[in-house]
Amino acid sequence: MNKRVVIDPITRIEGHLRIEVEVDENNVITKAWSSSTLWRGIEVILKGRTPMDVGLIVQRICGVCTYSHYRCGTEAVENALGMTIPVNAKYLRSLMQSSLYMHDHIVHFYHLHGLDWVDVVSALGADPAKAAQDSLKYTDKPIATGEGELRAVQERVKALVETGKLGPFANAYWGNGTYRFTPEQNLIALSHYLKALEVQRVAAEMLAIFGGKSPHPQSLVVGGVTSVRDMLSPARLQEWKQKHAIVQDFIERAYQADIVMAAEAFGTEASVLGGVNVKSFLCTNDFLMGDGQYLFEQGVIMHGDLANVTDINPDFIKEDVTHAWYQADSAQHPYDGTTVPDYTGFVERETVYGKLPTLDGDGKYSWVKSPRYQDEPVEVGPLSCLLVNYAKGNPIVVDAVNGLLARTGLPIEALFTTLGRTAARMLQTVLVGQASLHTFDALITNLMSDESTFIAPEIDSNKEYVGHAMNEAPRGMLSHWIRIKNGKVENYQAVVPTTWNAGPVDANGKMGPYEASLIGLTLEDPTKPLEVIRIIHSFDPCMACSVHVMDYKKQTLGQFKID
Ligand code: NFE
Ligand code: MG
Repeated sequence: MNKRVVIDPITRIEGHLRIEVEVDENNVITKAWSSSTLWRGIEVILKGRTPMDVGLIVQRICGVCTYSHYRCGTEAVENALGMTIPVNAKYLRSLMQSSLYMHDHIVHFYHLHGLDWVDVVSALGADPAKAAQDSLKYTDKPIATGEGELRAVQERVKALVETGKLGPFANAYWGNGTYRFTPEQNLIALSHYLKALEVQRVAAEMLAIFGGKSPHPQSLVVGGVTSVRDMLSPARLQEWKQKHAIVQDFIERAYQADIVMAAEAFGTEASVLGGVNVKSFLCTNDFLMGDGQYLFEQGVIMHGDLANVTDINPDFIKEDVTHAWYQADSAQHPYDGTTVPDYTGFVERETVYGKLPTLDGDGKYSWVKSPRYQDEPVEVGPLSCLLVNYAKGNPIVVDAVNGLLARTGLPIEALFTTLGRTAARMLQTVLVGQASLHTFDALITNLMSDESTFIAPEIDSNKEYVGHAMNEAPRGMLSHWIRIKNGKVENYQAVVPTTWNAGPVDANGKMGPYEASLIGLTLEDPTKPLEVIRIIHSFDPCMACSVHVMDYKKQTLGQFKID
């Protein structure tokens, strides 16, 4: 008799994600459903607004990758108006982008995903002297892992436990058999978890130097970047560089080392060795380093065929709503996409707890649409970015990937796993941090002969415009699509990374990356589905982004049932 496991909400992410799986008598997952239980309507809110406000409104799609939407929306308008912005503005946008990545990926690995890997209770029983010694196995220059520091970490966390107010350490599956770190390794990672709280603040300050504030920076406008008098002063530029050094140091000495440690410790854990079952990948050009030179290049891999990377064709992107709570007759290209809500609710189903509302897998069951490329589901994100660039022979990426494989002793196939997805995000952070120094130098050089950062946009209200922009947001490829008529937004669609990954089954019965990643996984204990959480967290879910005004009346929030 198959049993249904419901995880709702999945926490330590932005927004509300519900995952339901069905397991057979051997606790093997046979079916999976991914659902966002929040409805949002920013694409609808944009209609009739001036295109000049698009960036500021779309950045409210999310509280995490605010800058990604701000920039993408602003660039979609610029594309529609046929504008080319000043080079300095391009470099400044690239530097803000790098700063966002350095912040976002650190926060994800340590504070959103880390406790899927690190057993905090086990860390409290570690020997700090041994842990200090062990940390040298994973890097020549460990950080925050001296014996005294590690002892202080234990005391700090023990004091927290004794208060009974566990804060971020409450409600986890401590002691779960799929945790694989030794007590000492857990302590090393826990120390980095705490250190990362300080470092992420510095990374956010980096973004604020060029953005005015973070989250929700304010300096981008259609036509470039403004408010530059302060941000381009030598003192502020130097400040960015100093903060960059602190954050990059942590990325290379802690984040990188912890992934090498995880590769060693979790080498036989099934949830870490699986988790990549949609083997098509997509990414776009991003991280401008110098004249027309991007750190990462665009491309598409279909069905695991790394020998044939094709160029992205924007016409091949469509969104399907067969199983999403919207109305549409067929899959739609985003230029003509609609957002018409059609909520059908949950279905009462017998569970071991009796009848419960569950997702209607046969009908509509999520507020996330299902983006498709040539009718196929595709994974986006750091893993996709690295795979596409590795397959294209991008030398920076080839060196970085081969270097990590050599250090961990893992085969290339290890990339197609949860570990690979998590390691790819780390490598991407290292490379972005390094590349941003090239961008910084290019900006300084260009400023010597050219100070412009903005050109004024012009809109002819008698003309119709259409345009789009594609960027790499931290969770993967983001595209915004706009039609402008009578000087106002006529139609707007955002096709968002988490939408690509978390979308429900499409009209052809094909699952998206989240759902597919869970099929075939054996759960050690269905009442403690840590493996499901570990795999899903490795995508870095952001449901706020993926469904773009809350409807409190129809929601069942905060329910957590396992049967
Ligand atoms: Ni809300 Fe986002 C990123 C975008 S989500 S975090 O990265 O765009 O998919
Ligand atoms: Mg959308």
